Amino acid sequence: MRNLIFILGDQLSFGITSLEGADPDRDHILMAEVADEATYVPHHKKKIAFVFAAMRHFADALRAKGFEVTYSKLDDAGNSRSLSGELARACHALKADKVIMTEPGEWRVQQVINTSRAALGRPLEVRPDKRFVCSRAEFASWAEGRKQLRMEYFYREMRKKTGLLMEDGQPAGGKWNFDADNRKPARADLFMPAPLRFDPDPLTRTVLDLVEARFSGHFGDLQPFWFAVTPDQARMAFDHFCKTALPRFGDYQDAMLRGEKFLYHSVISLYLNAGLLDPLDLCRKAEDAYIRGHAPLNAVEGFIRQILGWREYVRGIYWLKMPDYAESNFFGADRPLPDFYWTGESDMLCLAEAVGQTRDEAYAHHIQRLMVTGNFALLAGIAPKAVHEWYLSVYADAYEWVELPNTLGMSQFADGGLLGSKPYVSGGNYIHKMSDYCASCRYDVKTKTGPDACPFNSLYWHFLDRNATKLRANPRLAQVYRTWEKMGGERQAEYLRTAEAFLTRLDNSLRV
Ligand code: FAD
Ligand code: DLZ
Ligand code: SF4
Repeated sequence: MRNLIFILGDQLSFGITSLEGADPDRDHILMAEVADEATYVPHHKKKIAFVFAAMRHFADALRAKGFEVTYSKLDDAGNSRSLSGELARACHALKADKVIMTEPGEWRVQQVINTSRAALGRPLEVRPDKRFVCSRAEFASWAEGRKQLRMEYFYREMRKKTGLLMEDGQPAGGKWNFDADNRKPARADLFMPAPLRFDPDPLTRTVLDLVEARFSGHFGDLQPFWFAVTPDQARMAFDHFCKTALPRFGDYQDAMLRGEKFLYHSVISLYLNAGLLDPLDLCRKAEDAYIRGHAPLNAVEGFIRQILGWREYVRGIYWLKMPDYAESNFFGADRPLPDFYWTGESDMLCLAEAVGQTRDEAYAHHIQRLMVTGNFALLAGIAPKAVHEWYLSVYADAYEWVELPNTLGMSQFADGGLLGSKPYVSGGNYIHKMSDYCASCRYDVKTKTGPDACPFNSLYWHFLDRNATKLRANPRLAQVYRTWEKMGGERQAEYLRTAEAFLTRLDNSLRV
């Protein structure tokens, strides 16, 4: 029986379940670059180039293992533009008895596959994706009956399940979480580490030419392109991170510095999400760095929590709550996304920096996403769907299963508190404490109201005031609302006037 094995663009793992039991002498592999996937949101040029280059290298690696691979290139004559079209075409041409694939990571693609099933005219076997520590079913059973789905409790279960950083059944160092040690602002440092860069080989250069020709209107700079595009390169990039940055990852996890795009972050999410790296393998390597004394516990625990905790948890939430989750809009926010999310042209230096480096690198680190672009969108009442489409487009690591819960849930509180116990909002003070942006900004972070005041300061109170009926009863916000009420009517009115004036400028597309 001849199987056609269909491998998607984020399934570039030799251990993927669709390849289990595959026989190069009998089975045939299909991979397809398609316009639909490259344009359903206007992905950053670097993201498309990364996915296509990694796909082409993976196809070559499979050929080197003896497999026959049908690889549809985007500009092939006859390319049907869609995953379902390419699957149907290959089925017809290759006369396979059966199609095998691993379940897609995104709801949207799962629907595409489900609806094309009947037209295939042969059995389609969809296997579970085992590249996660927690299966969808296991997450659903953990979630069942719980009123609140807090990441911290889920994470502890994953620590126990894997034994990572566990000593005699107890968490290493006596605590599950060392976050309190991980909030240091960084200083400019001549010896700041940098992610490992790779020169594009001829195969990648062909993809870069294709992307330049076909997607020139998409957001973002294509050059310089330095991402890893093979599992071996991605492993080298991770090993380099472990040696150069992991020891200080914890201390400076929340820090932001002008011109420093990566600080002590790993920049591996794009490799992990495409399948070039394995999450458990990375956690074990990080744990090993702690055991050997190469990195302190606060750094290693912090790093492992991001992967074993947050990454697994958001995937669980996504599959538990889709498709309704994508429609959540707890605050009923409806303002369009300001243009400066695409141009970076803003006097608010923190936003200009975050968008500028996103344009350059298809990357911003977590605190920039959460506390700069995300915080601003929430405070300004931007429609969550527009915010979600922006994040999905602009980051090289963005796939809906991981991006949507982070954006709608963690960042925009659009799910009303399923993911977070309170909205992640702050005035300018948080950004001032964690970065050096404010010193060079045209706005004054210490000024609370008036045209020169940091806009975050008045927007913060405007957000809390306009959403008081939805948030006032939240015990974690009780103190904040008491402060607001104690301010008195005149001071409150000043804050609200300043915020209204700012929002009017925003609505009239004036520079802010
Ligand atoms: P590091 O800071 O070095 O962290 C190590 C790894 O932990 C990351 O590579 C990533 O795999 C994992 N991780 C860390 N935080 C999270 C998290 N909250 N959720 C899931 N995994 C996490 N991450 C994505 O992979 N894709 C997205 O589309 C995405 N969209 C986001 C949107 C918003 C609004 C926010 C607030 C966060 C988003 N994140 C997303 C999470 C996080 O910002 C990125 O994973 C991280 O910045 C990637 O950079 P890094 O590899 O240097 O991570
Ligand atoms: C992100 C992406 C892009 C840009 N292009 C392709 C493609 O041409 N072919 C493909 O198989 N996958 C692509 N992907 C990834 C998919 O959009 C999608 O995120 C995954 O298949 C997960 O469901
Ligand atoms: Fe951002 Fe306000 Fe600081 Fe300017 S002053 S960089 S707008 S936080």
